Amino acid sequence: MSEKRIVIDPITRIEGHLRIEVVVDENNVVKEAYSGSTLWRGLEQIVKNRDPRDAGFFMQRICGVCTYSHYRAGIVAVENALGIKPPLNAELTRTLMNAALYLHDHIVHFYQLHGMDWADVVSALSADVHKASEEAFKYTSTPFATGADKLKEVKERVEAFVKKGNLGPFANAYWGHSTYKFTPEQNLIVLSHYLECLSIQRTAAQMMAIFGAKNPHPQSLTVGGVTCVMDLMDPARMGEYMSKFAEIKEFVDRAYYPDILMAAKAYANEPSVLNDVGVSNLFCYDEFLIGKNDHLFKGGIILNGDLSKVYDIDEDKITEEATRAWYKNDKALHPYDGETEANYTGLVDGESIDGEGKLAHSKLFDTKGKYSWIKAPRYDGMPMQVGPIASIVINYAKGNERVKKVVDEFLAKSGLPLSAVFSTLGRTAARMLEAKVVAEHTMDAFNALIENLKTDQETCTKYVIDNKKEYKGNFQGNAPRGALSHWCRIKDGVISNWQAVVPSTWNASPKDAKGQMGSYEACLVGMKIADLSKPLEIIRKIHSYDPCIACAVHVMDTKGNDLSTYKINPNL
Ligand code: NFE
Ligand code: MG
Repeated sequence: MSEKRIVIDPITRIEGHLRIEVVVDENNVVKEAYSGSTLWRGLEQIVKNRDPRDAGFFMQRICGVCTYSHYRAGIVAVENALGIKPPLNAELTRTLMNAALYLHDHIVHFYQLHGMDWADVVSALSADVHKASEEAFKYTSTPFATGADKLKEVKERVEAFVKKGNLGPFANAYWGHSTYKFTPEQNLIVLSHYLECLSIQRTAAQMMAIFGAKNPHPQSLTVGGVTCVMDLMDPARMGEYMSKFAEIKEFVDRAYYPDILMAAKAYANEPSVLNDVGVSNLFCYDEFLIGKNDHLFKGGIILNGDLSKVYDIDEDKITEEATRAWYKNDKALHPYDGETEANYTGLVDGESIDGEGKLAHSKLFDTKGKYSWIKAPRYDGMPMQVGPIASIVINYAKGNERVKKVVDEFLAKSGLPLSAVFSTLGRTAARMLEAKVVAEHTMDAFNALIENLKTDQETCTKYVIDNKKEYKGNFQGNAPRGALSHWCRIKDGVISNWQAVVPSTWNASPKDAKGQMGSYEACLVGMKIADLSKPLEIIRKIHSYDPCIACAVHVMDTKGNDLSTYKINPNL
């Protein structure tokens, strides 16, 4: 048999429940790709018949990473349904919390979740620390990883792991793979930032907790506004936010940005990270209100990679279907009328390549039938790619000056054309550029808030829920992984339907009734794999989307039994 199947499960470094299967031909070129989630959580079912004021608290449990995104989405969807507009102070506070989330998420993604797909830890151990210290100055005049002594210490810390025969967090990787392109010195620079990022991300979590009370799963949003009034009125707390933000911005400027610039140069000729747009339709929403009616990123749609036209979003054109997903409904339904009824049909027997490169018996996706818990979202029947790549490209095409300035500067420094963004390298660079744009403008929102508080102390809008009325409303905005929407219906004072259409659902989508692939699948087809038993190229590509499968599929009982029944009366 000339065709072979490779199975990677789990593929994520975060809460992994993503399984990728590819079929390769006799030349090791990917012919077919299947992206499937092996977990179902069903939060859309859990909120049914509950008080809409509680929805945000449930929704944020979709994920332990972008908790704030779903929290805000759960709150805003209900506000939208009830026709409530929160005061500007509340909106800007929500932006400051969102900045904490984005900065946290993006730096952790590059260093802890994805960086080791680009930097080879074992190679770093043979670096010349003096040369590495000099190398860092090629990408910024103020590098974070500088000083031979500091880099020597990093090397010794990791060497100690290796000597114990225990690579700890660096175990089970494909060190030495032929597609790693950094020199040992460059690897050491990234490794040193990997270790620094462990403490920087703690600061980002604290930054969220200033207004959110805790992290993950902050607590200070409520339908109508925010509850962190004492913090907003306390100059010491505001100062604390500023100083933590400054620490993270410095890391973005002196470590994250130069490391991506270094990767753009080192990987400029590595075919497995170039020219793999995946789905070339891009989709993002307005996001980051930094002043009255002023969003840092604007929404829109680009079709077939054509930057000459950005289309407005028509929310009526969004659907989800489950022809190839383990749910009952096969019809494309608008999320207001979406259904989430499980229909698990299982895996099938077959053979796949094992860690030694030999064929072995394996359970495989049923590639003719259903193979994922992730639904297939579509816009006007088309798959979309979402994420920082969409925000960056769409805003560049719209001529958004705040984005253009950052992107043009990076393209000039890296020597890459804008079209290079349509790749694995581009997705990874776009995420850094998005972090950079957010970092450049977080203080705009902060200053707008301080200014507004001088004359207006409103933090919450009053409202009543009329139990005799039916309501429907949505949240449409971006999360760190891309376009996010939540859709709710309220009847008799309780939630009658709730659907979340999430960034990783768009990108990790299985095929639809027409056989159209989602972006994970599309970007893999046509790629050549150097060594079938070490498919680093697949891992690197999929990680460049920053997959989050808990989000994508949103108390699971594996036998499908009801665990408890609760009755909620919001009128009591
Ligand atoms: Ni669980 Fe999420 C983000 C959302 S998923 S991380 O960002 O929404 O794609
Ligand atoms: Mg959903």
